[in-house]
Amino acid sequence: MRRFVYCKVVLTTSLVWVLVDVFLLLYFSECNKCDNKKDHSLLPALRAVMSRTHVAPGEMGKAVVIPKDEQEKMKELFKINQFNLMASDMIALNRSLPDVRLDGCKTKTYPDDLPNTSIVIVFHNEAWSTLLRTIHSILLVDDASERDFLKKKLEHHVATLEVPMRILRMEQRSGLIRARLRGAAATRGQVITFLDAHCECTVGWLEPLLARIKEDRRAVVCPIIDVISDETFEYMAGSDMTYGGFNWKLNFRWYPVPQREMDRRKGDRTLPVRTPTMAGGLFSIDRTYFEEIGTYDSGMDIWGGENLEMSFRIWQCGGSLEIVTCSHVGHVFRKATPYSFPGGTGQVINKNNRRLAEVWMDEFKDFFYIISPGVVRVDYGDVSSRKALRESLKCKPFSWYLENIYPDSQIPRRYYSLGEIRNVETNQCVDNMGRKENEKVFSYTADKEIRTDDLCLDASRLNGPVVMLKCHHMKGNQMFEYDAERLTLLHVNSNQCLDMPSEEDKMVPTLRDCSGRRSQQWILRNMTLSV
Ligand code: UD2
Ligand code: MN
Repeated sequence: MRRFVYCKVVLTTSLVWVLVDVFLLLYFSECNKCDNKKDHSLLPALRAVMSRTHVAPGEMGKAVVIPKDEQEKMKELFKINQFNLMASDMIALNRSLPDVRLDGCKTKTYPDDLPNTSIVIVFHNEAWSTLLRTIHSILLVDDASERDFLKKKLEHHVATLEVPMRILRMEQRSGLIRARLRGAAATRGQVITFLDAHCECTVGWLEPLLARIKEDRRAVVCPIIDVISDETFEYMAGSDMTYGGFNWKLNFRWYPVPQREMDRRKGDRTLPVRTPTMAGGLFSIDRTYFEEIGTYDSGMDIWGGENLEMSFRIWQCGGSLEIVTCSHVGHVFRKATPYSFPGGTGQVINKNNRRLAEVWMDEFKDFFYIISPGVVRVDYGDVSSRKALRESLKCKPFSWYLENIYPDSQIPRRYYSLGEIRNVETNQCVDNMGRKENEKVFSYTADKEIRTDDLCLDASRLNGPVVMLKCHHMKGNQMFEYDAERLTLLHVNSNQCLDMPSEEDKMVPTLRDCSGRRSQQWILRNMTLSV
């Protein structure tokens, strides 16, 4: 079975990048004859696997198991890209994958006149087989970087493809944000689709994305990101029940889709999920809307932060960000980055995060600064043009975003304090042991929880100690009532007060019957930051 999708593709690499115009995208939904032109040095491993399984390795998204006697070599190769390169190289460039969609997605039909799309793939020192599999699974080709095989060899490969493709090369390492900007500027499609350079697209991934944009050009849409194992290249379906959020440190995190979003869709899991943030690598956006909404912040370097920046911007400035649950694309998630961060990893990410906090988060940036105070020493450059953009687009405040788009956020929309919680008798502070810094920063929120980032003070038995557990937003064991006159923190469920205990409790704050003792008095501080 074949499908034809009219489209256009742009591949970008940062050091070197590639832009490809693919006007005709041939999309094979099934592949049984997976021709594999492989590096001959891998033949022993390949032969061993094939003789055991009688099928080419990795077909139907199966895990590839490397034979024992090849494992030393496998470990060596792993270091190059921080994934199992030996496994990847054994898998056909157009391997077959399972159809992991919800049943309700398989029967959906889409208009004939969907917009076309350019596909931009940025890469820096990507592996040959993962890059090529990305291109083949969407049925195009591309390239770039310092590695020899990403130069002439790739150009030759691209030239053999049925789809026209351009390779653009950055003059110098610029990072994924500026590389994507370069790619985007060269696109001509009605929609721009961004992908990482180690993806595999599954049957029917593109149509629902384009259809949603056709419905609403201000919808920015992501597929469900399936997991391709970095160890075995096994293909594992991602969940339609998680969406994007972030914590106080501005790390992107997946969280369960809340009930309110299930209700809004009347329980229909095949409808797009409105997500507070996106992971960043895989999404489609109307090309003119991408311009209108301010593309990317070109002051951001290398990697990180651009996904939250774009998420906040889209929501605050009148668009919507959605996960289209009928679209599945796989991505190799790595535990470490294989490439360098010129200037230092922390420095780069902190700078990018400061830029987005300063422009979009208003006073809520304090949560970020207070949990990672070293950050305020990082120079974030000039953000005046981004602030001017926010002005000219008349974007809403961050408080609006928290209230309307992300009420289950780790950053509370309303709170009484942000800082230390100090005991009057002992002068000691509530302390989330085990963290290196800032273990004493808590927020007492309007929901009456005492939280630091996504952890809440929780007490589950009478006269028992408190522990730090994931905040559940259900009040219960995590609800404390502060009496600003008596300075007590009443644990409502047990009707006991938080006490700073004696020696035998090993200094763990503990519930005790309320007595008015000084050890049950707490001062909640609002730490002010001078940034
Ligand atoms: C995630 C996103 C990624 C990006 C990043 C935050 C997914 C699946 N991936 O990280 O797209 O939003 O969060 O910034 O959502 N690259 C360059 N130049 C560089 C560095 C990277 O071109 O200097 C390329 C790289 O080859 C890859 C893409 O940018 O194709 C994303 O990099 P990654 O795969 O290391 O990021 P990832 O998936 O950890
Ligand atoms: Mn990636």
